[in-house]
Amino acid sequence: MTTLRFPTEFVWGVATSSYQIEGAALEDGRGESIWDRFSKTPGKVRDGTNGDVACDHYHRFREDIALMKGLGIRHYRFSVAWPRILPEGRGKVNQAGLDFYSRLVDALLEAGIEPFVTLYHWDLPQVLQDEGGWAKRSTAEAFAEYAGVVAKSLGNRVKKWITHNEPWCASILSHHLGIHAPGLKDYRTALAASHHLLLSHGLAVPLIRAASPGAEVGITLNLTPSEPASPSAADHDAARHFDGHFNRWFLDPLFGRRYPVDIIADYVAAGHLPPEGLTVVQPGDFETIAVKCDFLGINYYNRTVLRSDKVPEAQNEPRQVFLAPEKEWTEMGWEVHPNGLRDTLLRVHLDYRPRKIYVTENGASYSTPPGADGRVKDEQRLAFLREHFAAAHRAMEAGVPLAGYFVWSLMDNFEWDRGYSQRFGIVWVDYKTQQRIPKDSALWYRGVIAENAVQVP
Ligand code: GBH
Repeated sequence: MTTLRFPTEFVWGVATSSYQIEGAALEDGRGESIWDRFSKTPGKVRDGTNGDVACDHYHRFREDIALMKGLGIRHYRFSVAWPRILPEGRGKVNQAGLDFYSRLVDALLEAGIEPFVTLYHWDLPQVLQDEGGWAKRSTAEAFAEYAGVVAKSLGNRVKKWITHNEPWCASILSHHLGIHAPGLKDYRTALAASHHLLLSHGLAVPLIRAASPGAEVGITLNLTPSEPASPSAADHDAARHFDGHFNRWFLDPLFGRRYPVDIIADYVAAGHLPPEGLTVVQPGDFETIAVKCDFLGINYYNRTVLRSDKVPEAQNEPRQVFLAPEKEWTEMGWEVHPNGLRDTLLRVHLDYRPRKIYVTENGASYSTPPGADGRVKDEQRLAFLREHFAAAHRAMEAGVPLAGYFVWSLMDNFEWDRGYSQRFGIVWVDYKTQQRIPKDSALWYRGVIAENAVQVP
């Protein structure tokens, strides 16, 4: 046994998001979001479910806070549902929506839990989608308005802000791959959306700072190490492209560069962009996007191994393949690869030098049910977390300014296009009774937090 100690001020937390846990979709003046519309469109969510009830957290938040407190959790990342605050996307403020988050924040602070608030975790008001959504510049302006309203209401008590969660998902996965709401399949629209998401971050940051003096403000990206499946030049090129479109496309402009020229060239060559490139960019946008932030949030789940379709022997294989079949896989079909977290943290630190980094999400889907004794023995999740904590520790030893780590997720919840079939929680949720049961991983995590250390075999 080795004991890995973490720095005194290290932030150990758990994360959730509004649409995945709140339920109460039609209450207190909440407007429709693109996820309500999408999940109720037949065929979009694998088990045909939606977030109407989810974990009923909207009504049970005091119980959930007590649960966190009992687990020794002192930092909680959650998101605000834009359609609760501005049901029409902009303009008229719904006070009942603000009041909910105000009660939530007060109850957290009273329990000694610091809130980390994400402003956008994918639940865009449907009315804005009807106007063109993130493909339209006006949505970036509406987001800034929304961010200002929330920051004015909570900014005296909330001192950690995240503008966006995973803009790659909010643009490419949802507007090009069509897997998430709004379910479009158009690369040009997706790229316009990516630019307006980044722009909206830049517009919002100064408004949040003004309304929340002394706050730390940042953005969360989902990042993945992108590795060639073989030493062939073609596989290297596939890995370069994947890294560029997934990681650098967002990192570069946030840290003062332009969109990567190799990826623009790839998009033009593929017909995803016209020869003039990304025409939605206006003068001054890059300066707006590159606003100085206090931290970068990183969500890490897995690495990506690329095999080019130009390698002859690979022609019948999928474009993304995974090596090392002896490795473990989670129920999402994602490879367990802890060193990818260390690699990602080091790469971001060396290439971009953010002032501070938080791992804002990391976790695993295993559906281990409660046993006859009522215990949930989720050994695989426990091992997954332990190995990833150790990988983060190795990154810190190598100099990465990692300030904290949020486990995804506090509790089982609505896993987007997979519905309720995937369970990421360290707390079990019985969706019939809404009973919560801390899994073994949660009890173990309580020990990690208490010791501020991880024991590894
Ligand atoms: C996070 O997304 C979300 O923030 C969270 O809400 C969610 O519940 C959690 O993870 C678990 O899924 O191989 O090209 O299809 C993670 C999003 C999913 C993004 C996998 C990359 C694979 C890209 N990631 N995805 S691709």
